[in-house]
Amino acid sequence: MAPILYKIDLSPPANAVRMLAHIIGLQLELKDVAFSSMEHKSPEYVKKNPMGQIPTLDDGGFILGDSHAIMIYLLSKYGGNKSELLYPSDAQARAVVNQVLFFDASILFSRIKVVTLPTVMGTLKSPSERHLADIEEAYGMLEAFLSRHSHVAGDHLTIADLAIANTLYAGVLIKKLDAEKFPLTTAWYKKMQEEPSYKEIAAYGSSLLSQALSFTWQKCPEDLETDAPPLVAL
Ligand SMILES: N[C@@H](CCC(=O)N[C@@H](CS)C(=O)NCC(=O)O)C(=O)O
Repeated sequence: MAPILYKIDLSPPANAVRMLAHIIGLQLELKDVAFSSMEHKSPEYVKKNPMGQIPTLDDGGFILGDSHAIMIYLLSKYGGNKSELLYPSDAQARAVVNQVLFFDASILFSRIKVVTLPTVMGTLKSPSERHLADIEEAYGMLEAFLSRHSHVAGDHLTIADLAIANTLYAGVLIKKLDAEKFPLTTAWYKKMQEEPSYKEIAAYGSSLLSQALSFTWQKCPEDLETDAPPLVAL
C-alpha cells in the first residue's frame, strides 16, 4: 500500500516531500486537508500530528509529521541507491545537510510562514517592514551557505535543496530575491526551477500561493514574483 501524505497543494513543506517522492519514484496516496476550515486543527488530525500542521505521513499506520523528518524517513525506507546522494551517510556530509534542514525549519520557513499563514487566512493585509527585513536577512544566510558549495548543503542535490527551494517559492512572493545582493541564491534557485520534480509539483504550488497572497493583499498576481502563470482565484 502506498504511504498516505496529507497535504494541500500550495504548501511548501508538503511539496518538498512530494518532490522527493517524485525523484525516488515512490508512489504516494495524496489526501487533501481542508485547510480553510481548519481540518488540520481538528481532534482527529491532531491525533495524527500533534503540531496540527501539513504535511503528515501515514505509512501503514506509522504516522509522522514535519516535512524534514518525513523526507529522511522516506529516503531511508524507500530511497534505494538514491539515498546516498540525497542524504549522504558520511557523518560530516550528513551534518551539513542537517544544518540546512534545521535552518529551513527554524529560520527561513518560520520567517516566511509568519507572513503567509495569516495572509492565507485573510488576517494580514500586508507584510511589515520587520517581516521583510527578517526574510532578507535569512536570504543572506542562504547566500553564505551557497558560497561554500554549488548546492545548499554540498556539491550535488540533497533533500536540503528540496526543502529550501520550496520554502523559497513562498519567500519570493513576499520579498523578491535581489539578484545583485544574492547572485548565488538567484542562480541556484533558477537551477532548481529547472528540476523536473520542481516543474511537476512546486511550480503549481507557487502559482496557487501567489493567487492566495495577492487576493488578500489586493494586488495583481503579476506584481508578486512567481515562476508560474497565475491561476484563477482560489
Ligand atoms: N516544520 C513543518 C512546518 C509545517 C507547516 O507549518 N505547514 C503549514 C502549511 S504550509 C501549516 O500546517 N500551518 C498551520 C500551522 O502551523 O498551524 C514542516 O516542515 O512540515
